[in-house]
Amino acid sequence: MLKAPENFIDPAGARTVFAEARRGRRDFLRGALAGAASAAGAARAQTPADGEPQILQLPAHSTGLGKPVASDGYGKPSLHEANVQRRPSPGLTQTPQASVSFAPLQSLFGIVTPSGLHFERHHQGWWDIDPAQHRLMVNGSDDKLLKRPMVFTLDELMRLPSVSRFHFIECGANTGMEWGNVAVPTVQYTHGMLSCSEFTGVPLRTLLELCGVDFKRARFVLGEGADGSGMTRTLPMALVESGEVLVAYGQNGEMLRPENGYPLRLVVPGVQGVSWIKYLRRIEVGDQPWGTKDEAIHYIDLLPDGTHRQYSSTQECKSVVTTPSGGQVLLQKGFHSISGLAWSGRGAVQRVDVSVDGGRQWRQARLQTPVLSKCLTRFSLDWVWDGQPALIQSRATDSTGHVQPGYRALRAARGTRSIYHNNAIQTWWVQESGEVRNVQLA
Ligand SMILES: Nc1nc2c(c(=O)[nH]1)N[C@H]1C(S)=C(S)[C@@H](COP(=O)(O)O)O[C@H]1N2
Ligand SMILES: [Mo]
Repeated sequence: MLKAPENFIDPAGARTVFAEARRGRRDFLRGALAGAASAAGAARAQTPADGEPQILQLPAHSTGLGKPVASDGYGKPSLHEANVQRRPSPGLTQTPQASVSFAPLQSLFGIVTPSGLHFERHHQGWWDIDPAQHRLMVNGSDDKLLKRPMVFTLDELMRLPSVSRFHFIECGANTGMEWGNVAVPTVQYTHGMLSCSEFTGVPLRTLLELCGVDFKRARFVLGEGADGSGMTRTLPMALVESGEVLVAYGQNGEMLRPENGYPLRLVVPGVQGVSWIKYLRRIEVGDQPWGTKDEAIHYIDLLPDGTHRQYSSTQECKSVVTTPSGGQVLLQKGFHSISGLAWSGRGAVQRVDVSVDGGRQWRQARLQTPVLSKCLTRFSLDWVWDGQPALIQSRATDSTGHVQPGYRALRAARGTRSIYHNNAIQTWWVQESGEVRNVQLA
């Protein structure tokens, strides 16, 4: 369970994060330019005094032999990109097994999250399960609901017709630390429980058809994971019947990563991450919701009147500017490309508006194709920074017409004591110094 927001990050940790974020791509560029300048200086110093023409000093990589093919059977990122890491948050949880690591959204391009940078959320640690031993059982709460209970091996599942689709996954607790006040410095920590992949698998509907499910009677589906967390979630059958819910084994063209549920996970497009059961070992169909621990007492929304809302599982329309974002520094006045991500659990992103003055005036951003349903969409807007303080915001609208709310509207409806489903407009304050900070406008 997540602790109260004030325990989220200790002051020392916050400083570390801030310093690391500032040693990001932009500072790297500044360093590289400084390096090039001093190399040129060194070359001049070596110019012989007798007026011989200056000889260009070629670097080793232009004159020597490079590394052979397949030196790294499985390729790794450049050593110069070592700063791009998913990061845990010191003090967020009591153990690193029941915890979160956040995706470095500020360093990513386009819409796909590289598998090694996909956020992680485990309730009881991750496992690298032997696929030859793994089984998926499909059964009914009683035999009227499902004629033929079956147990599938992975080989059997992989022989069935598969589909590949791009979808985002967002933990319901994403941005959960910011309900009451600003709590964390960077977009990695405000919005990094969000990732997007191409998933490959078999529609759950196909498996239920094979098992002879009575779709009229069986109105709910339970997914159960094989790890020690006893993760079980109820899904409405309508979602499964739509064909969108997948029993997935593939992620970005290869098998799922162990941290993301290898060898099998549920993909439940548009629904909060907790329903995307990893290490999926059992599907049960029933005629009513199960009310398991992870839906009766966790993943519920505390409303201002003191009541709890259950099963609010759709991830509503949301967006965030990733460049510039908290912890980054604008080095110069002039042209900057504002860029970010928008998404909705109800369909496709229809438009994104961007403000640089805290929401007084809005300009429509460009949406980069593809714009897919229940998938991240990349947006951008040209901006000339005049060196004055700026308040940068993005506001998404989805294909159902739902407009992302500001904090005032969201808090009026939901209060300030929730953890889950915070889709408020994010504000980044660009200071005169160029430093960017996380702020909230009342
Ligand atoms: N078996 C199992 N499935 C699970 C979980 C878990 O701890 N165990 N965590 C859930 C939660 S809360 C989220 S947000 C997503 C996170 O998926 P990821 O780790 O691939 O990002 O998996 C969900 N499925
Ligand atoms: Mo989650």
